[in-house]
Amino acid sequence: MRCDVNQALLQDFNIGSLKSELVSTTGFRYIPDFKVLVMATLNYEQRQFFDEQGYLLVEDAVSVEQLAALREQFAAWVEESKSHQVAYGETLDGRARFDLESGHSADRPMLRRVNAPTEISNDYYQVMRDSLMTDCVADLIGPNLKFHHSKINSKLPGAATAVKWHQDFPFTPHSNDDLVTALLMVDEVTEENGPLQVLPESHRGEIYDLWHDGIFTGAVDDAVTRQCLDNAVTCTGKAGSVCLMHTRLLHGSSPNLSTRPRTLFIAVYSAEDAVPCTPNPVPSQHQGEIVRGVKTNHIRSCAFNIPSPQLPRTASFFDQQAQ
Ligand SMILES: O=C(O)CCC(=O)C(=O)O
Repeated sequence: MRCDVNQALLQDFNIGSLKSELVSTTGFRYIPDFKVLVMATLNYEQRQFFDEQGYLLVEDAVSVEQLAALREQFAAWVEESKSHQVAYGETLDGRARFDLESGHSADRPMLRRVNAPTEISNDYYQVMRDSLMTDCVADLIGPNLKFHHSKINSKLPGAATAVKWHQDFPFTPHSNDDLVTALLMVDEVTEENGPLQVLPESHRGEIYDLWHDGIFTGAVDDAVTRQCLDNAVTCTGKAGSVCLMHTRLLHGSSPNLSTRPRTLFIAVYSAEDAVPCTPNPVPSQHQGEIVRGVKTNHIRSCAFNIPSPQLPRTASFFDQQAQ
């Protein structure tokens, strides 16, 4: 819930310095375009944790009703997948929307990816646009917040799919690195069902090359992977929790070793003044929508020097990582 503080109050009582005190130490966020303070969703400690560690876990990031709707819709997509043998559906760039792991069958469905679900489900669209999750991301990289892309990564029981360690930024470089990947747990995520693992503080380090021997593998090399595994933090949580991750944070995940599904709705947002340098690997009609704040038409840059990514040719980056 937002609580606007009248700008006149700020002027009348000359509390400009109090304003910055409120913003830096409490749960208020200043919206310059409207000259108001709004009640932030995240408190100071949470924002500080994200800045230092590069990630943040938040429970109850969507309402009970929203979560139920996401789960119901995903169950319907799994059901639908049973009548398909190969990746199917189509997204804006002609690639398949629904990606199936090899070994998929009606008896043992292995739907592992839905590309751009916000285009085909109003429930996913609304959660991306207007949920507590959206407010949390705005607290971290707002006030002006823009949508980039979304996908569902699913690990159904028995799925072999793992995600090799990588950073997101080299897949989706922007003029600056104020990007957050929000990974919403549609199912409970446990130690056993293929949880996300992150390397704390790695968002402050180098950006790693995902090209090896002329091939874009979408993964860091073995030496970096070993360092990650030695120091990884596992992100578990009840359904409805979200892991908010800085775009430069190293992360990966292992296969689902349990009998329970692990479904993540992943929505990627940027600051409004971060402009994409390369085409969207998961294009969507919703790319560029301003979900909080306003459009400023400014381009803000930060310095980096990285190789261009390669767009996936198949339904998802899992095939790039399999190389
Ligand atoms: O599905 C996962 O476990 C991680 C997803 C991920 O790293 C990604 O899509 O960039």
